[in-house]
Amino acid sequence: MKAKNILAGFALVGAIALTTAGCAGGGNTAGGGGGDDKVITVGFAQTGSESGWRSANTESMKEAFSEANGFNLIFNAADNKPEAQIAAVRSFINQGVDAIVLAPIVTDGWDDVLKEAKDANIPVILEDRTVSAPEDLYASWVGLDFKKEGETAGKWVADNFGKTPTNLVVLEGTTGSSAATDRAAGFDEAIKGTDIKVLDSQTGNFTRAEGKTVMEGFLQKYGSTINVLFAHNDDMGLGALDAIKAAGLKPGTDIKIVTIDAVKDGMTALADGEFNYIVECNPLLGDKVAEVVKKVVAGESVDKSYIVEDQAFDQEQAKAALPDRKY
Ligand code: GZL
Repeated sequence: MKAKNILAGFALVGAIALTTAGCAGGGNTAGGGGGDDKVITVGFAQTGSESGWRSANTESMKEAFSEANGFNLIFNAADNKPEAQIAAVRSFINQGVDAIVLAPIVTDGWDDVLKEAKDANIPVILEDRTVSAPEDLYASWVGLDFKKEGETAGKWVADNFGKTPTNLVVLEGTTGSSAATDRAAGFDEAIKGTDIKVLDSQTGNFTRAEGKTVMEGFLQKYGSTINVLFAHNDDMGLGALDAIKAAGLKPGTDIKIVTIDAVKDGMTALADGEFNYIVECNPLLGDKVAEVVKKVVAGESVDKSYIVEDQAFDQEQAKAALPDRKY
């Protein structure tokens, strides 16, 4: 993917400020769509319903791709199964939709079906995570800077615990997803050269249930020698809370917890002192994705990427922000 157009805006609580820098142009134009009053039929291939973030993202997308906004939305949630998601995209192609929106579960394996969409002259717009396929196979991507999210989380751990021997465990997101890969890369860079030792790092697949199970294993193996937990999303951190308490330890005190997303349940745990720091990953992408789809279908050029900037919260900031949070 070309250098991302990092945009000057900043994420407001519950809202998204987006600006674009320059125009990569070159968006695909669909055969079927176009015309101001024509209803645009969009196939949306969502990952599934694995987390609170995903629910908020799905709600944002369904609100934006409403009939009132000129869309006919065909929605598919792939239950976090990459092969089911590829089948959903192929089904949209066979139905002859005007455009496809894809939130890819994993980064690899998309070249063939995206080539089929291009051959059928159906533009694909990515939202949320990214793909490794050549960028001429999709018109644009609306998402977040996962590496920066990981760096922000890692910098907080380094600043607060990096100068003394500290044992860390990591609950990784879905293996092969750009969110997990890039967050890990950013976090690891930020803690390099500090006194932080990674005892273990395993995937909890972005879910509460798996986050709890993996944390139970960490506690059986390392017990109270664990000082800090980094979870790639709030939901795995929330699952870990149960395991930590069952082990007779106090989350947020005996084991410090840093996560990413800032969904309501995560922010509540942070305000209650069970989490210590959260880096936001704004799920409210629907309006921007719908705007991009309309432009592409109308044959207008669009940027290759639109990045939503995130913010971060400590416990006091979470208490202040919670009343106004939209997700
Ligand atoms: C991030 C998104 C991740 C969230 C998880 O943009 O892809 O997937 O961090 C979600 O909560 O499951």
